[in-house]
Amino acid sequence: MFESILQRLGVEPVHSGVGFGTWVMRPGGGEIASLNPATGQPLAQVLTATREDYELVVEKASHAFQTWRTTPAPQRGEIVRQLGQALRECQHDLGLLITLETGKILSEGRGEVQEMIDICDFAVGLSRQLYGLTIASERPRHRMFEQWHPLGIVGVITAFNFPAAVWAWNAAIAAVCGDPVVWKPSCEAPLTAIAVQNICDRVAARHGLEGLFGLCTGEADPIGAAMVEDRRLPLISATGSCAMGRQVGPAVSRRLGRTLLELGGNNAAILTETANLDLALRAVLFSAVGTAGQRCTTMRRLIVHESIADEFIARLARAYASVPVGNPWEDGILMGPLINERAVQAMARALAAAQSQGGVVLFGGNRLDRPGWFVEPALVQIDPTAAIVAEETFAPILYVMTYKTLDEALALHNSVGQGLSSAIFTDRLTDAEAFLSPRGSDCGIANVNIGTSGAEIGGAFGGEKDTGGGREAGSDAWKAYMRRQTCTINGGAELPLAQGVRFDVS
Ligand code: UN1
Repeated sequence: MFESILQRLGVEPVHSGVGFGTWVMRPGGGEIASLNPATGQPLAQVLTATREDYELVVEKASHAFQTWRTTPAPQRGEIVRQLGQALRECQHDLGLLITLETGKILSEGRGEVQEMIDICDFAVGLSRQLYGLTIASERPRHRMFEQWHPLGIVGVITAFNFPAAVWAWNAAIAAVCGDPVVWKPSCEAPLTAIAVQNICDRVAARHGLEGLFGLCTGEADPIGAAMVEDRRLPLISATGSCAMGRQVGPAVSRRLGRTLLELGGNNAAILTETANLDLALRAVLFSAVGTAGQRCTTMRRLIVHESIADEFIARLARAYASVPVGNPWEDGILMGPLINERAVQAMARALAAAQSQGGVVLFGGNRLDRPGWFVEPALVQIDPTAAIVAEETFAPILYVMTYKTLDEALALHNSVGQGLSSAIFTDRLTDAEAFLSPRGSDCGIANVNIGTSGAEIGGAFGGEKDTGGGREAGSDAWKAYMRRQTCTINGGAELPLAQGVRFDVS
C-alpha cells in the first residue's frame, strides 16, 4: 500500500545506506530492516557501512570542503534555498515516510518536513549575515575585527524521533557556514535518511557538489565510534540519550574536538492557581501525549498547585481517555505507536517502578492488543521524591504532583538532572517573571502559557545540565559551526605594543 511512496522518494526495497552524491552500491556492513512500528512489518532493508565505507564518505567530504569553504556564503545559501524548494515539492511524501517509519501522526510527519523547510529559509537569510564584530583597538592606527571561517566537516548523529528535522537544523546551517556534513542516522529510521539524501543529491548534482552531504548508516560501533575519534571532523553534533552523550562528549574532548550535544529532557510544567485551565489542558495534552511521548521536549512532569489539582487532574484523565490511538497515517488519530518492542518494555518497567514507589496510575499504560507497538498514554500521580520521576523514559508517561508555594514548585521543577524545556501556566505576571528569572527555570527553553514541546526553529534549541549544553537551529547557534578569527591590522609605520609594553632595542 505504501510502496509507491518509497518509490517516489527513490528508496528501493533493499537500499544502500551509504552515499555522498552517488550511492555506494554494496556497502560491506550488515543489513538492517526498517520496520513500520504500527504493524511490526518491514518497510525495506538497508545495507550499512563498514569503516572502509565511512572512509570513502569522509574523503569525499574533505574534497568538497576544499572548494565549498571559499564559495561565497550567499552562493552557499542559494544551494540551501534550492534544497528548501526540493523539500517543499516532496513534503507530503517525505512526511508520510516519516510517519511510516517512526509512527508519529501524519500532521507531525508533515510538520517535521515543514521544520526542515523553515530552517532552510532561515539559513538562506543567515548566509548574508555571518557577521563579525569590529573592536576598538588601544593601539594607534590599528584596526581589530573578528571574522568567521568555515570549520570543516561536521559529523551529525541523529535519533529516530526527529529523523529528518534535526539533521536539517545541522545541515542547513553547516552548509551556509561552509561545512560539509557526514550524517549517521538512527538505525531505527534509515529510510527517511535515504530519502533525504536522495533529495540532497538531486540539488547537489546540479552544481557538481559531490560530497557536500554524506550519509553513513551504521550502528554506534563502528560508525559512531569512527566519527567521534576522527580528527577530520572538528565538530560532532549528536542528539540522543544522556548515556550516549556521556560516551560521545568525553571521546570527542579527548581529541580536543568540539561537541554540540542535545541529550535527554525531563521537562516539567508548573500550573499555578491562576492558570487558564482550558488552555493548559490542550497544551499539556499535546506536550505529554503528542509524538507518543517520544520528543526530547515531551512533558514528563506536571507540578500543579494543590488548590486546582483535583479539578485539573480529573479533566486531564478524561482527556487522556479520549485520545484516539491508532494508525498514525489515519485522519483523527492523535497518537501512534512507540518505536519498537524495547520502548514498550521500557514503558512497562517505568510504570511498575512508579507503582512500587507509591505512584498511582490514574489512566492508561496498557499495551494495545494488536500488532505493532501501541500503548495507552499513562497519567501517574506520584510523590515528587520518587526515584523514577528523575528518569527520562521515552514514552507517554506524565507524572503529576502537587505543590503549595511557588518556591516549592520551582525547587521541584529544577530538581532533576536534565535541563531542556520547561513551562509555567499562569495569569499572574509575578509568577511568570519569577519562572523566567535567574532563580526560576534552569532549562534551555522556558515558556509561559505554552507547552514544553513544539519549539520554532528561529530560537536556539538545546538545554543545560545533563541535556548537554549545546544549541542548534536558530539565533546565533551558527557560531558553533564556524571558527572565529580575531584579526588586527597595523595601518601605521610604528609598532606600538598592547598593554603599554616597551621592547625597544637601543
Ligand atoms: C527532539 O525531540 O529531539 O521543540 C526535537 C520540539 C521540536 C523539536 C524536538 N521542534 O518539540
